[in-house]
Amino acid sequence: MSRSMNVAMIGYGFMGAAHSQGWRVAPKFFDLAATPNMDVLVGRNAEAVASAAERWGWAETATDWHDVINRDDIDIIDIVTPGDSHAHIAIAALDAGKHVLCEKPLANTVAEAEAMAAAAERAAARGVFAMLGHTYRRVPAITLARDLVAQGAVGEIQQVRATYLQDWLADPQSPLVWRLQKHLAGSGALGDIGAHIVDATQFITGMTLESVSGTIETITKRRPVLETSVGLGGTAGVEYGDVTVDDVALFTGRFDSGVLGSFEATRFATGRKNAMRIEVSGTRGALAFDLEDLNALEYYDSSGPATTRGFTKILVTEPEHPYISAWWPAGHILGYEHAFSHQAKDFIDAIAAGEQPAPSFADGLQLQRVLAAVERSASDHSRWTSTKGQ
Ligand code: SOE
Repeated sequence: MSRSMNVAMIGYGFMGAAHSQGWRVAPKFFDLAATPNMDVLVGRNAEAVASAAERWGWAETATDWHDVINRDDIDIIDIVTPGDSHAHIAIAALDAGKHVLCEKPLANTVAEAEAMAAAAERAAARGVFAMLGHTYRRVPAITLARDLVAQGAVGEIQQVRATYLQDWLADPQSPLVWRLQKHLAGSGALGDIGAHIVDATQFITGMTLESVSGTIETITKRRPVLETSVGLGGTAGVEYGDVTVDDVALFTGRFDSGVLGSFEATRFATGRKNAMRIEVSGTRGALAFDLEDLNALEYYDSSGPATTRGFTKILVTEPEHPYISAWWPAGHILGYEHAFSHQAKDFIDAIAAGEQPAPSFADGLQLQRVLAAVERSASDHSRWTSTKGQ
């Protein structure tokens, strides 16, 4: 059945580029149930959005998202704007009967996430679906890790550890961008990259976090305001503004199985560029993943002979591995951008099959509640125990 689904994407920053690549390439490599047409790119700056549309292959542009959600010829709304607009756009689009793909984190507050999940539930009853964009689930090595855990490859899970290490804010003179302003981003490292390690660990293990205990901290409290930062290094005449989000989030979590997990999300890990690392330790073995080596999954099989036992590095490029058969022969590795084609594929195929794509907005609401619980826990400073005591 050759069908097409017309897409309007709202926003055109880094995620706009990545999503555009996904929509453009997915139908070339996967036999999709419907072909996504890159119809409209939406952004407030007419000149900038026209240039982005030209670069990435969008047929038209618009400067007001309200216009596209009311168009009969648009089937899908793809939201890649900062978090402060996710709820407004997604709820209006779902109520207008449009399928919605929304970038992570779902929202800036639990209240917004609850309203989005309710709108998604209303829409699903009418065969209109919403998906939260967590592309790392669709890196083949992470999907493989989930499959191996489900098959019992690590036995009973005993511990989970996850870090997401970046360093693009380690320079105190890096400017005050939107990701550092709570009213735009909702939170800092916690929601920006902490959301990824919460989603990835829950996805791989099939467990959900039930309680957390954490600390969040803002390391650099003031930064040069973007418009005036004429040069890094504290040049005279530069205005400074307050950072209103966390720079680092450290927390422990207890999953519904009772298993403990440890989590770190920071954009101050000097030298680490995009190191999302997940390790699952079990009674029969362990799995380890590092996004900076995304074609590999390390597997330790406790049942092997002691003399040759060790972490095996699986190169996840075999046609039997998730998504790989659509791409290249074994050993021809994938990149960061391929997961966005996998996301477009999974979203389109679920909609065409009349099935709820994952993760849903309900999954996003659960994730938002985890983030909010970390912030509540961190606000209780009484939990620190002085080492100077007895
Ligand atoms: C910045 O920390 C960022 O672009 C995140 O916003 C993305 O979600 C992550 O995938 C890469 O880093």
